[in-house]
Amino acid sequence: MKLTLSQIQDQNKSQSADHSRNFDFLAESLDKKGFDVETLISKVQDLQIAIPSWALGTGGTRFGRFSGGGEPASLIQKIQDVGILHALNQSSNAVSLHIPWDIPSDYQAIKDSASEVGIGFDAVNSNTFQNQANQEHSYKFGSLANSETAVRDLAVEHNKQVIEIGEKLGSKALTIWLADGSSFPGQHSHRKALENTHLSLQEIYKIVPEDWKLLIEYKPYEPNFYSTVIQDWGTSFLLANKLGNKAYTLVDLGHHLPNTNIEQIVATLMTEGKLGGFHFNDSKYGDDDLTVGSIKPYQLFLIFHELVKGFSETNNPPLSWMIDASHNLKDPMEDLIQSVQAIKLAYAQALLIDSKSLESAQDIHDVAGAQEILQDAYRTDLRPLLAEAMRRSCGAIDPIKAFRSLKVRETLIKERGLKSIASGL
Ligand code: LRH
Ligand code: MN
Repeated sequence: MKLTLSQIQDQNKSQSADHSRNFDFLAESLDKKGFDVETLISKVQDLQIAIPSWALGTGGTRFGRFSGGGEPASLIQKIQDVGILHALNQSSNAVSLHIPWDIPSDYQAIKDSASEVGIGFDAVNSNTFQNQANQEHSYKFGSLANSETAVRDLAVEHNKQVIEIGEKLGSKALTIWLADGSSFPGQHSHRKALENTHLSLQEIYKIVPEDWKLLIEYKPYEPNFYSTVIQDWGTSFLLANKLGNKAYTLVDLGHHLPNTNIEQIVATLMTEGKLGGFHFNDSKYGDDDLTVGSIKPYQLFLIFHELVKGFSETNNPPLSWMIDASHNLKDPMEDLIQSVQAIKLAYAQALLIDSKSLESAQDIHDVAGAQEILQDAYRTDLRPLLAEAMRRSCGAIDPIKAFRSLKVRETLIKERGLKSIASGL
């Protein structure tokens, strides 16, 4: 299924009167406050969020999986679905692949299908947390950290293959997340595991192309429940520093213990120029992979506050903006549309923060004043500005409404059936 420009513009017709009224009212009030609305719109248009290939189907837990039908059963179909999302919100111009779940059989066909719908390839993800069929050595007790050289070598080789696949598709980054760790005290040596991981990463780093990034993703627990070798931002940062300029820390919002101050981690990493990218999602308890901004929208706003300031005050390089979610209850594509919306809304609100006044309030310890400045931005409803940004980019004023009234899911079920299963989590 492919959405045409005229289909989307038809959708916008019925909403344009209400939209123009809401946008004009907002634009006038922003203008009165001295904001350059055109600049805000172009910055919001420029922010593109990559879609994870493994989140286009229904996720599940060990307690069950409830598929909604019409899922992409091939890489080409996954690319078509990202194309539909991008047609609707003009804000998802890339897909992040996971290997071996998405090994291309025909590279040219894959690249052609992607360029046909205006998307590219963001970071490629390696997978040494699952054994592949007839795999010689098991990753049960770890991969890059494993005490057995043969297992480490196998995992290093896999990452080299993932880089080769990414190079053929035009990707410019490799994301490594390691499940490696232990579930019981005494199971392994923490220091040996970290040293093995460093040595293995050094082998991989040697073949990371000069214009690529190596993104090191951390996570405190799961699937191991006593220790994880790369458990927190500090360990990822330590390894990235040891490896060199091409290595950075990737922040998955769900990979923090409860009440962790993630925006402070972002500020610290940007100060060191070592923030490489994000896996956006939201969570209440653990790595819940819920819709972005659905549980802690204020935290997301504070993270974008650090990002906006960080980009104007540090030399941290551009980031890989990616979602990493799993959909147990919602339609995967509606969930992803909502997540992209929430990310762009938090960014737009952060652009409204009067940083000069905030700085003066901070300098004189005007705590309440500083909070007023932050929350004035956060409490500004910028949804008409997002809608206008998408409308001007030939996207839908209301992507969810368009997704539903264009009967995208119904059509995909007709084309693919109710039983089609997407590879991934
Ligand atoms: C681990 C993780 C990692 C991916 C996987 C799909 O929890 O966040 O980024 O490899 O999810
Ligand atoms: Mn992740």
